[in-house]
Amino acid sequence: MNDRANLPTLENSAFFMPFSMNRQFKKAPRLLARAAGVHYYTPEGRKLIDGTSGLWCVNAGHCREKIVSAVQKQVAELDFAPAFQMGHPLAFEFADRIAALAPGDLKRVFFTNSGSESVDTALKLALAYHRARGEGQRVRLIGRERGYHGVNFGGTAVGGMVGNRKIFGALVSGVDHIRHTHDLEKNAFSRGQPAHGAELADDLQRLCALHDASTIAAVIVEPVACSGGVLVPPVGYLERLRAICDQHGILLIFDEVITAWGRLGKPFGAQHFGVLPDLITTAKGITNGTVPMGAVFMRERIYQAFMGGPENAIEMPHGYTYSSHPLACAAGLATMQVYEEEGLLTRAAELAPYWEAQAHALKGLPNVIDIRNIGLIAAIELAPRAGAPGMRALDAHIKAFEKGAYIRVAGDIIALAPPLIIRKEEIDQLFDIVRSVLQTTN
Ligand code: PXG
Ligand code: PLP
Repeated sequence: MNDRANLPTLENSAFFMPFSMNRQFKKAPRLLARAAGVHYYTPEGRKLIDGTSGLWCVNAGHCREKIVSAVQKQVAELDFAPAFQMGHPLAFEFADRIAALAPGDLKRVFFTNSGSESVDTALKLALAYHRARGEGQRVRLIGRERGYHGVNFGGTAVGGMVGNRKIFGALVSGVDHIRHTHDLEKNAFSRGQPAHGAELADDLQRLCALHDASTIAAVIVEPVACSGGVLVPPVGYLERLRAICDQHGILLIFDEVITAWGRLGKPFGAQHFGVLPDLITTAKGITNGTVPMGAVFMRERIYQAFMGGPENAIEMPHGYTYSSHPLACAAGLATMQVYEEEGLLTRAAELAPYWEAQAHALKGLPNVIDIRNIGLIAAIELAPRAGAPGMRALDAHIKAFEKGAYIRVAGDIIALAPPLIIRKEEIDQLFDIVRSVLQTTN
């Protein structure tokens, strides 16, 4: 009798993998079994340098002892506590801890469990805020081409990556998009913020004219559009968006799911760029990727807009079973402690010049049509293969895995964003692997 025939294999596994090529992957899987610091290990024990912090979330590096033990302790002490009409002390402590890091008066925090939930929460808060102020006609939400705001209905609708939208019907009504800022003709091989394109923010004026600004509730953008291919905002662009929003009473939402928690060398991207939005969405690095969590930060006047009614009313009929989950709060508090003790929320600023130089040293390799960077993020854009867009970068991803690096690709763009604890020698190792991969990728 052949018992093995009945054993589950990856090829017939029940697991429908997200954002993956299921059939291809299950035939030739790339599995990770363990992680420590800036490295992953395969089940066979092969060591990989983590070039994209998992999915842009493990900012302090993997399996950090303080975070691991905080979660272990918490799960044995208070495994779950309802957050509706009940509470647990860590939720309040953690909200205050992260509010202290937030820019300006964005000191009120609504907890979620992911970036997608943070985005849909922020969009709902924006609509409800205007309504509470007697401007309920502001129902439109504006996103940007090539933006990524997660996968829930609101975030999919304001998102601007066509492949993530087109198969899901009409999504949410009243949504429009401003143009993206990617312009290789003018800005290829920019270091940091590109010089050209601040005027692209004026595309918002076009939508204000088209829809009438009084119907627009909010504009949501990523300060740096990461999933869409690392599109760094042109000098002056975010400032101009802010000014146009102010002119028309539109809320500006920064989706900082990736750019918060030190990625750009400050706790938040808003602080790096010196532009203050009205709401900020975060997730990922808030718990170093260990326990799912997200948080939406809002300015005081937004919070206060909901506090005017009778005290026996529920001010915000919105929330998740797992909002402020005790394990997430414990992980988050330990994460903030590690960030603070090791100076990780500003370390990217120190590393950025070295990171930038090593990234741009790849210029001239075959098929490299752009290199761009900001903070501890870099992108290498490859010319697409004729008739097979995305395949060249996918090959690079697979070759890098074989050569000892995990790197993310988006279309034909390689996106690098290692843990903020990375050392210069490790930056060299990462780029050495990317170089040797690009030398052999046709
Ligand atoms: N907003 C932004 C700006 C994001 O980058 C989300 C929302 C959604 O977060 P959740 O936690 O629901 O996934 C994200 C997530 C990649 C990649 O490789 C990026 C994300 C997720 C997975 C892969 O570019 N960003
Ligand atoms: N669907 C059903 C049937 C539920 O009862 C709940 C929560 O109670 C949800 C969805 C929402 O789940 P969550 O709060 O985890 O987002």
